[in-house]
Amino acid sequence: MATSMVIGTQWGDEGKGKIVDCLAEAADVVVRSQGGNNAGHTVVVDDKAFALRLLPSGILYDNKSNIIGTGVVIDPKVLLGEIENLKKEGKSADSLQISDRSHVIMPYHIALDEAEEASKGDAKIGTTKNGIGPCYADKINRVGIRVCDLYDIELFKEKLAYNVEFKNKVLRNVYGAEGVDYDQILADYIGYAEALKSHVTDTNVSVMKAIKEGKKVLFEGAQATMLDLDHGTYPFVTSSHPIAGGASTGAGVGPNYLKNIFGVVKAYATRVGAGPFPTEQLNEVGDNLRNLGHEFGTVTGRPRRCGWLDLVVVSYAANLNSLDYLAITRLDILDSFEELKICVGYELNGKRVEGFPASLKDLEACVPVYEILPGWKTDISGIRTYEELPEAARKYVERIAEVTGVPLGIVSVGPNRAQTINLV
Ligand code: 2SA
Ligand code: GDP
Ligand code: MG
Repeated sequence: MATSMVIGTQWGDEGKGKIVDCLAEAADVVVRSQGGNNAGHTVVVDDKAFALRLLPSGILYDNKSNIIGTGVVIDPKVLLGEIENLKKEGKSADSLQISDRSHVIMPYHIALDEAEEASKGDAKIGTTKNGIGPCYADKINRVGIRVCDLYDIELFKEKLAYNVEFKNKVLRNVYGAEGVDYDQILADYIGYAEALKSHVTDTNVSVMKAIKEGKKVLFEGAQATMLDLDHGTYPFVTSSHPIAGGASTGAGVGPNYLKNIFGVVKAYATRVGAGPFPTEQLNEVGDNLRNLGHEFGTVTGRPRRCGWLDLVVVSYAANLNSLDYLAITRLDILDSFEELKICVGYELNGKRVEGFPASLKDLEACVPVYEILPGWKTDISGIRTYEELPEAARKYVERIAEVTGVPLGIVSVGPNRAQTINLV
């Protein structure tokens, strides 16, 4: 059986896109199973950067199947824009399959996301304002519109009318915001459905068929473990399940089929949006990391918060995702540091914490316990073998493997495909 998976172990933007792109070379099928166009996965091919949001990162190869599975929420306008951009670059999206069961992001979801965030003031989540949360909320509340509904015009009209009436009451009366227009949405979405029709299918069947035929299937996680709805820093999370188990429900495959799970670990930590971040450095260290790493949101351009690597977080992710390998990225960004700190534990009221605290108050009161490791003070971006890495760099990544109990699989020293050291 030949499946593999790429999962974010921190707060997102670890470099999942690049790792998926590297592993996709050997894959036949690449599958997205959760999230939506809140994702921003950057893949660099021949020095050209592609920022993918809904399209699986395998789309940049000519010979792979690419699947948007059931657990993904789809904004069809954004997806069509992405397909259009791809075509402009001379690439094709013919290989794309879209689950007929996935839920559709509607304009009222985006309006609600914006209105809810605005009403929260300082308590806002810092969402990407793409309507992700409200769309998943409708799915859970069993009033969502699925892709297959778009092709049953009477059903679509009925569901749309119900939702527009209700959401406009909330938008206007609760938030004092503008409502949305039923006729406009109906016309637009009929057009989007027509344009996407050739891609829509039962992807549960496609994925299982590929697995049973012995094809290599790669599951591409979006967002990350600490943004998981159940296990992340709730409520400062996304509304899906970016952990490995999410791929099982989201792609419609049983958990026994999920193997070779790579946890992507950025060599330091970043977070975009609000919420706890114990190793955040609101000082020169954080500024240096942001500047050296160009840490700004792929989708929104927001500056990312930066801090030292937190192995409490990565160890938590190792367990939640049953990680088989670590893929360490952006090691090159640390090239100029004299010394590096790694958080290996939290202390709460003078006691070491086991696991990861649920209460945000406890989390705020946690004091990170740091180990200090020497920097390597040399440019590693041209290095292609593990042995050639400076000893301090090897010690740094080996300490990550040791503390988390997960072996190293990949070490990445730059955004390009070639800047990758494979250890498995
Ligand atoms: P949402 O929009 O409801 O999913 O937001 C909820 C929280 O999840 C965070 N989130 C992300 N964090 C990191 N990267 C993401 N993707 C983009 C990127 C983000 C961007 O690749 O840079 O461009 O700003 C992403 N998507 C969601 C979000 O910040 C909220 O904390
Ligand atoms: P994702 O959301 O996890 O796919 O990550 P993003 O694409 O949002 O952000 C990661 C950024 O780091 C992208 O610009 C990648 O091209 C880049 N990147 C990935 N791996 C490396 C690496 O090892 N070194 C450097 N310098 N950049 C990297
Ligand atoms: Mg990203």
